[in-house]
Formats: sequence, C-alpha cells, structure tokens
Amino acid sequence: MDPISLNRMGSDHKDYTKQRVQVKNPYLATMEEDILYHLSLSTKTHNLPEMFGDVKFVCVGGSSNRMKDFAQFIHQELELPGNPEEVTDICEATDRYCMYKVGPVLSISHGMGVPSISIMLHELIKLLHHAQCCGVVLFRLGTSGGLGLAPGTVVVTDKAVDSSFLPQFEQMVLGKVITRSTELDQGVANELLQCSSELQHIPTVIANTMCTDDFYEGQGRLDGALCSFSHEDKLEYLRKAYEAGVRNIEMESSVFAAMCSVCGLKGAVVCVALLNRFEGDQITASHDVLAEYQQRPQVLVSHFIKKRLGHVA
Ligand code: R2B
Ligand code: URA
Repeated sequence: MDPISLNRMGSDHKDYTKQRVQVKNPYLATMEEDILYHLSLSTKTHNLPEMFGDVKFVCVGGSSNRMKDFAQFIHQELELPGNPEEVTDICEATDRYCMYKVGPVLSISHGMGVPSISIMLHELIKLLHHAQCCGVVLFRLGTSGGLGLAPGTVVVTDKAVDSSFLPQFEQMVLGKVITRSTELDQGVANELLQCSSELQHIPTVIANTMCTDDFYEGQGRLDGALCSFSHEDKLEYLRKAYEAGVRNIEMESSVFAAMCSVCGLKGAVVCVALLNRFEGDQITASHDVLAEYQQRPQVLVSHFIKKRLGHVA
C-alpha cells in the first residue's frame, strides 16, 4: 500500500467523535490570554469549555437575520425547552458577527466574501479549540448563482474551485502566495444527499462550487457598475465553468474548505441557487420565493442534525 493510502486509512480509522478541534499555530499555546476580538469573547473573561464544550454542529451563513432564523428553527426542530423567540446573541457586544447557541448547535453569521468569513473562521476554530470541543461538523448554509440548474436547487459542494476552476485557495502571506487544498468531506456530502432524498421539495445535487472575490464582474455579470467583457465572453466563461463540473458560484466556499481541511474539521457547503446564470444576472424571484429558497439549506442541514442526534430514523 502506498504511503498516501496508508495515511488515509489511519485517519479514517480514528474515531472522529473523539477528535478535538485542532489549531495549526504553535504560538497560541504560549499566550496567556486569547482575545477573540471580532466575537467579543476571551479565554480570560469567558469560561469557553463551559459555554461551548458540548457543541457538535456549527452552521455559518452570510446574513445575521438568516442565522437568527436558523437558530430559532433548529430550536423548534430539536424540541428544546424554552421559547425559540428568546434566543440570545452571544456576540451582542459587537455588531461584526452574531452567534446563537441552541443545544449542541452553534449558528453564526459571517458576512460577505472571503476576508469576512476568514476572520470569523479563525476566531471560531480557536473558540472550538479552547472549548475542547470534539467531533464537530461545520456547515456553510448559503445562497449562490446556479449554472444550468433550476432556481431553488440546493448544491452540496464536492470541491470548491477558484476562478480558474482549480480546487485550491490562494492567499497572500508575508508578500507571497500560499496555496491550500479545498477538498471537503465526502462522507458528510453524501449523507446530506441522502437526507435530501428523504425530504420533499429539496432538489439537491453534489457538484463543484466556484468561489469568487466579487459578485459582479468576478462572477461574469453584465449588470455591475463596470463591465469589461461582452455577453459572448460571459457565456463562454460560464460554459467552461460548467464543463469543469461547476454548478454554482458564491463567495466564501474556498477559504471555508481550506480552513476546515487544515484543522481536521469535517465541513460541508450547502448553498441554494437563486437563479440560473445562463439565463440572466439579476435576481428576479419575488421576496417570498427567495425566502423559501433560503430555507432549503436550513431544512436539509436540520434533517442531517436530527438524524445524527437520533431524532429521526
Ligand atoms: C452568496 O451571496 C452573497 C452575495 O450576494 C455572498 O456572500 C455569497 O457567497
Ligand atoms: N450569491 C452569489 O455570490 N452569486 C449569485 O449569483 C447569487 C448569490
């Protein structure tokens, strides 16, 4: 057996439920206090193991309202005691991100784009580490533009690819580009697909997701304040993306996948497609239709969590 297969066997055979969340920074252990500035939490002023030690599922999404809705929804779905309306924002001392804890589920907002989610993920992963959490599964619940999919289709990401369709995340560190892999956990993705088949009205596919640093020109849109290419150029680019297995485009999956992978966290990206980008650029569906589409990743992930917790067969 080659060393790579041996390596894979080794990690597959470890019991994930007992695996602590790891950080990959030797300097952290030498710090007397760690201030999670953007979450308004600190290892000195908060008892993080007591507050968060039982977290098993972390759901992140762009909008603070949507993540509050999700916290209330999962509260009802898990039939937890207390009033779902009364969930409180753990990060209320800052307006950068919001965070709700509902039983073993943490629901957090991340804003738009790679820099915003990346800051939140650094502090979230440190939080889970300081809290000594084990066997945590992370989900990004989001929206996206679809490629050749009916609006409302949910895409569970196979690989997060960059604008050149490569499964990698590039970041400037100390003036040099470093490249990290963006493969996500296949077992969790397949389990989510299985969950979708047990639900009605959640059409779901597993496919590649393209992550861009812009919503307009960066996603080949013709309707931004600037446009440096033609309609034909746009269609040719989207066709190439489609041929590379891309079925949706959003703005956070690559750094999410890269950070989960480096820290040994099982992660999944679950985004609903709001439109078919081969047919247009503007999001024309009504408010109610969009609201229902945005609930689909929540319903799917909630079913996954309920199954894992033994609430449904
Ligand atoms: C999906 O939707 C947002 C842009 O509208 C962005 O955060 C994303 O990834
Ligand atoms: N989010 C994106 O990033 N792109 C879309 O087209 C829709 C939502």
